[in-house]
Order: sequence, then C-alpha cells, then structure tokens
Amino acid sequence: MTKNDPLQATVAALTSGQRFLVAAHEGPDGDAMSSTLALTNALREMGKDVVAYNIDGVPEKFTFLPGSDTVVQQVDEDEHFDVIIILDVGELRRAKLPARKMATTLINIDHHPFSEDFGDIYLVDDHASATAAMLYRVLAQCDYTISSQVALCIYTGILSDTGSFRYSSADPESFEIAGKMVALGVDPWMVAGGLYESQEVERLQLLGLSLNTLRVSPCGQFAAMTVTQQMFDQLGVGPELADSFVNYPRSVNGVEVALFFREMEAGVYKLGMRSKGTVDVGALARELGGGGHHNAAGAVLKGSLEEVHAYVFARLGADTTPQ
Ligand SMILES: [Mn+2]
Repeated sequence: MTKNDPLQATVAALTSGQRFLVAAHEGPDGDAMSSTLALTNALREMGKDVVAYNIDGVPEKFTFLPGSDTVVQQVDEDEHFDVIIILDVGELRRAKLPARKMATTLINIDHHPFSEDFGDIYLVDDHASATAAMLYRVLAQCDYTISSQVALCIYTGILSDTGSFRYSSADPESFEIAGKMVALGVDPWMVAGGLYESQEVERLQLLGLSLNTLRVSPCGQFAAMTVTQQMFDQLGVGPELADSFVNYPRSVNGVEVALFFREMEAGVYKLGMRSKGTVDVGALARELGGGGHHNAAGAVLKGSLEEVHAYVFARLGADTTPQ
C-alpha cells in the first residue's frame, strides 16, 4: 500500500505519529518556507509535537507567516522522531540534516522533476504547481479542518512558486486551492504586502544602480544587467539584496535571454541566465562549467566585466557589441 499509494501512506503516517520534524531546503524560497509552516501548524493543531527546522532560518520577508518564530536552525542529530517530512527538496543533501538516521519514517513530499527517492514514502508529483499544493492534497485527506493560519501558508506557497500565477505552472488546481484558501480567510493583499511590498530601501537603491548597467543586444533578444562589488560597498549591503534582479532584463520587450552578472571578487563574476524558452541556457551554462535547467541556469566566469560580457554574448550568437 505504501508503495502504491504514497498519498494514503503519508496520511496514515501523519495520523499515527506523535513526534515530527518538518524541514525544507536550505536558502528557503516562498514555497519551502510556506510548506514547512503549513505542515508544522497543521500537525500542531492536530495535537502533535513538531520541530520546524531550516538551517538558514526564516528570511525576513516570510516572517509574516504564522509559526515563523518557532523555526529552529539547529537540531541534535541524536534526537529521534516518529516521522520526518522533507519538503520541496530535490536532493536530500539540500535539507542539511541526517534525516535518515533520525526518523522511523522518512517522507519526501516534492514537486521537483527527478526528485531523489531517499525516504520510506515518496510523494512526488512534478506536475504540481507547488509543494504547498501537494500539502493541501494531503491535509484534505486527513481528519483535520484547514485553519486560516494554515490556509495562509498554503496560499503563500502557491503564490510564490507560480510567480503570482504568472508562470505556466499556474494550473487549474493552483487557482482552485488558492480560491479555497481565500474562502478560509486569507487576505491576498496582506500576503502581497508581506511578499512584495516590504522591500528594504537598500534593495531598491541597489536596483537603481544596477539598472543603469542594463544593456540590450542590437538584435533585441539578449539583455544583461550587472551588479558590482563597488555598488554593494557604496550601500553597505550584501549580495542577497540582488536576488532576482535577473527578472528585470528578462522583462524587456522582445528579450529571449536575460543575463545577470554579479561581481563576486575582482575579475570573478557569477552569471545568472533566464530564457523565455527558445534558447537552452542550461546547455550553455554546462559549457561554461556551470549548471541549471533549460530556462534557468548559471555559471562562474573569470575576466574583466567587458571580457565576460562579450564572451557570453558571443556564445549566445548575439552581436558582441551590445548597445
Ligand atoms: Mn517549490
């Protein structure tokens, strides 16, 4: 039964266990953090003992999620749990936890393609819009009524992983669950406020500096933006504030491939690439010694900014003299 019906096996494990640990991947994104807290809160409401763990803790922008103040960044490896649930993690090593030896039952709930089969229960659906959507499926099968707190977490996870319902992953199920969560009391404007309207002023100042570097190739299909060490120093901020800046060159009308260069140290650049589909940036990244997927990939390059810029544009087949 366990093998044939991982959903029912998960429901059974959640129902019969008493001591739980819930974890997701390091550097948690919206889905990882929301899923961790959706399941943690739901299990606590069922009367279970739950440790919520993430080695990197809760990023500031997710602190509006209920239970975020209970997430721990450390657990004793000698502790034992009836059930450990690893969420949104394609490879177990990204959970930063020796989960195998710490659990009677280890469950993998995930929507990454080719997610590693590391647990006793493998509840993986790469068509699911978010891990949070998969948790809705699980909780709907449990003897449990979803609270407004848990609804808030589920809604936030789906909103995050579908890019606010813009990506092709925004399927009918994601809208259906989101609608149910709103009916349970979630305020979409409050969530948007937490996720998108709570930026540090330094992030927008850094964006201002970086936007000045925006360049588009003469053919119009390739755009690049850069952030330098000097910009970080000027504002006294770290590289995490430049997260997702690559979305700006990607948003230019007609651009197929967006490039974002972040100076790591003098003469070393971290390149992030996003494709709208026609170009396989994963293949290019691998040629450059990096990795990634068809539409999102990265690599580290050495040279002056002009050199790495021209090199990547040339490899893309673009004119090497961007405007
Ligand atoms: Mn996810």
